[in-house]
Amino acid sequence: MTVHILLTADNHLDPSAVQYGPRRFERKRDFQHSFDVLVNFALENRPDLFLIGGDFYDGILPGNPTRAYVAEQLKRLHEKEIKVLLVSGHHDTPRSVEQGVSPLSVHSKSGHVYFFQEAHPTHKLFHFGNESVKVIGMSLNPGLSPDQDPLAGQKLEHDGDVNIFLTHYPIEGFDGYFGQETHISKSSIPLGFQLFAAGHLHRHQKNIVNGTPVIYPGSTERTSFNEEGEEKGFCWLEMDKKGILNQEFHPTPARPMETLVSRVTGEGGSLTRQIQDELGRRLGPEKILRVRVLGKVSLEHLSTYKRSSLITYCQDRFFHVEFDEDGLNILTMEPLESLPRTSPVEELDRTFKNLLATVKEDERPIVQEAWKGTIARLREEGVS
Ligand SMILES: [Mn+2]
Repeated sequence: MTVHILLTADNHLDPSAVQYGPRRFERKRDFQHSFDVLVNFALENRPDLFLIGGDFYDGILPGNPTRAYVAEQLKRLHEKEIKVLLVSGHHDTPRSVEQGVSPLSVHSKSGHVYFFQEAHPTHKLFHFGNESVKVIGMSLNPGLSPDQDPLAGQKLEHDGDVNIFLTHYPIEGFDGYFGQETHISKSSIPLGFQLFAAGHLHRHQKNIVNGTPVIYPGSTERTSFNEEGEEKGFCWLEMDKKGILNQEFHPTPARPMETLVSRVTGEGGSLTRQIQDELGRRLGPEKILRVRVLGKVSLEHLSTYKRSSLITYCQDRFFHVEFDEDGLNILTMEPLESLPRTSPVEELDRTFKNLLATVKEDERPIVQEAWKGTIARLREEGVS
């Protein structure tokens, strides 16, 4: 008898997607489409457990359309007796009393999923055939300081035939871990577990730590350009008491994201033309493109750069395009000097002093009066 597990994390359902303007609803649907693939795969392949390692929702207050969609999908899984277990991550854990509860607890109250709501390890025991499977879950604790390890000093029983740990933290030694945030140290990865599953790092990766297989399934859609070269998907595992017998990574149809580095020159004709020619070679109506414009041009040549006409050109040729001109610099004879630090009152004083020096003697009282009055008005508005 073996146990089948579908492992996923970081689905980030219902992102705000504001940068996509009128296409934000379509972009939100991308995240649902990737989750649909998991649900359909599960309904077809019937895992015993469907594990979700946090950041299932992108925020603590997902919109009603997404909640209704999720409720329906979880119900479909429940009706086929697929056990869905979740922990919450950075995005879907409440950070204050005011925020109250995670949106995951709504689904847990319907009885369709099991939510490990606690930020310390708690467990749930299952029996599949003659195998007992113990799953220990631990949601994120947003209150820990960067030097606190949530598993330090924890005694974890591994008395099931198959023992699985599910959580949402960076783990030392994995790609994307940088140490300056709350994380699980290598030495805290418990012994005697057949699987340690985690969410948080969006790149799919795995390793053996202290003899325990540690897996990040990664995100199911791209949440930023940091993920542009990564394959997105979920893990399909077959396990027994000896460990993982088979593992497969199944891709999800994440929308492609690409960065185009466009180097413009002073010789090549209009900047708009140069960039448009490069865009023409990378067309793809499904793509999210970031254009990095690099180069040093004269002020005169810079006037041939028309971002608005490039945006119009891209309209039906890409899903979305954003421009980053931080690397586009102007050739100047001498560097521009920055203005001295000043305040509104100092500037006003300077202006009136200059005025006083030039007006006729009999006009001076009027200027003095105006100066005093203006300063008083500014102070009333709280300006200093
Ligand atoms: Mn995430």
